Amino acid sequence: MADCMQEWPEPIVRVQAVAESGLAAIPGCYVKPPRDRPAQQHLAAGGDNVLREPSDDSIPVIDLGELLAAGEGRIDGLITEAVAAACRDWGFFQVVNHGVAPELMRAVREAWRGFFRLPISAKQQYANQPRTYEGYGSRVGVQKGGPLDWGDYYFLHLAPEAAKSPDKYWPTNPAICKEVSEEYGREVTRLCEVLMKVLSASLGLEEARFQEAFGGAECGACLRANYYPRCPQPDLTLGLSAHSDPGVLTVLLADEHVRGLQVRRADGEWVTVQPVRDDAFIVNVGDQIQILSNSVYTSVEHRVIVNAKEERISLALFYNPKGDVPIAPAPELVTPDRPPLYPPMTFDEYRVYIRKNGPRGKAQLEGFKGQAVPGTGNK
Ligand SMILES: O=C(O)CCC(=O)C(=O)O
Repeated sequence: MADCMQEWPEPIVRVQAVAESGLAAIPGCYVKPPRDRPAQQHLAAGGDNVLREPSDDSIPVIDLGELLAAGEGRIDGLITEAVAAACRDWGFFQVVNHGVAPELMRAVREAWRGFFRLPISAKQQYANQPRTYEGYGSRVGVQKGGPLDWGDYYFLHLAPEAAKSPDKYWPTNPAICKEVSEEYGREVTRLCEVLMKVLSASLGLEEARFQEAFGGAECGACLRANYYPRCPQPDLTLGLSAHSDPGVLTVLLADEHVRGLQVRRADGEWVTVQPVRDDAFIVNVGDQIQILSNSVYTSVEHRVIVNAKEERISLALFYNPKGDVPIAPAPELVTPDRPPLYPPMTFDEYRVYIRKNGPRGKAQLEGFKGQAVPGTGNK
């Protein structure tokens, strides 16, 4: 990776430290341009900036109970239609009865909550670098003077075995963090494999088609535990700026008490997601599915708002292609009316953009559209 990825361009300041310093006004580097700030209706009236009651219950909910009980070989039309509609209309859906034990979900949330509640001095030994991003971080992107978001995070590789983060990157306090995260990672990865079959089938493809295209058993899984401290001016900033996820699928375990995830609806409005249950996952399609499906399904921008009263955590598991497999539109989804929209590219090449530039909406994919696609008449 290029040299600029060796070091952060400026000393890292933990958002937790800024929040705990008791400042009434947030530093300018966290202030977003007016067009990117949360709309007032998403923040409470009365100036306390606590989130309002649910503004949305329309992210589709997919119940996987019957499918898992019947065995994964039984993917029926009802489920593929529901997933297809969710992917077309939202790029997001929630899953319930997904096979991951609620106790495990609770345990992994508590482990990471425990980590983020440690004093900053106890966490600094895990400070990350842009070369791998593994460890305790407070920015994405290496541009000097670049905008910052109101959140700290912890990033780790869980799979494949060869890419797993070495022990030195794992917090030893809480002691259970590694064990519980690895078990959680295995379970959620299994869920992703089921979802991949359903997604393939929902596009009329062989069930194994997606998994094979993305690298078979060597697909990657990474965990990003997000921590959004209380913010004195949540109307001016974001916990995480608008972005689409670069990988295949993201499975998010949101905070069970505090909402914050917003999804950009097809009409451009930001909608706050309300998980239907504490043990629901929020799933979204990443850029690699947009590429492989030749834009039949599109990855959707999302962002995080913060609030003055409550801190928030979330755990995002990113299911990614094997790093060195070129991903391009599936020939079955290319037609004379719908030529291939994206040139082939490996995920290792693709993810450098976000690692360098930070979250930039859908700028990366839009930038690739229209670039020369080898072997076609397409520009
Ligand atoms: O915190 C959330 O709700 C979303 C996190 C997210 O989008 C991410 O980690 O990429």
